Amino acid sequence: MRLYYTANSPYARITRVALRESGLRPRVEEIEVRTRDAESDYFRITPLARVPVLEDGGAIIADTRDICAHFDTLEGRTRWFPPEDDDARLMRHVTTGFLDGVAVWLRENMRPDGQRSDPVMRYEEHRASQVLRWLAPRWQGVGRWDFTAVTLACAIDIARDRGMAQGWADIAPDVMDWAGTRAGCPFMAETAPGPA
Ligand SMILES: N[C@@H](CCC(=O)N[C@@H](CS)C(=O)NCC(=O)O)C(=O)O
Repeated sequence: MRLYYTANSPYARITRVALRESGLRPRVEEIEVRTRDAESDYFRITPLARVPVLEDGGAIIADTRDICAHFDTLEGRTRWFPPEDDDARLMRHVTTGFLDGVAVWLRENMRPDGQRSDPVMRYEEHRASQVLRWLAPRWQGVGRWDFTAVTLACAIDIARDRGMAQGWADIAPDVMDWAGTRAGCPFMAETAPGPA
């Protein structure tokens, strides 16, 4: 199997953490690719040229959720997607949407000076603070390490690293403490993003 990734993609990081936690790392070659480049060879693997993508035999699996679900299938267990009640399903929806918002902010933040959209960044900051306010009384993530938890940990870690998380510890101290502890775990540390 091959897993295509970029070092700074929080989506790819989720799959790289899951790969390691699932004990499948020895079976998978990780290949770092270049995205956002019209000349990239990566378009030969997927016409979207997005990461992450998992190649398994002839199959191309091209979405973070589907890749982690594939790891569950290979392991024959439900590590990443345990059975969900309505609350757990909503929690997964909110945390994946939170990451999507963080990703929009990060994309704006990467633009050169003068080309960033202030309204877009302020809106994503607002959305993120709403999510944290919602999560604060609900998150009991101490022992939990499934798709929802890894998604939240990766979203918070890169937001913190890139300067989006100012004030978040005041809104949701327990969530931020949990994310800080998780960021120090070996597989999170091994897959930490590089410089912006
Ligand atoms: N819904 C996709 C999102 C993947 C995604 O947006 N990846 C970004 C990196 S964080 C990417 O490859 N961007 C490159 C591009 O859009 O050209 C998933 O869950 O895998």
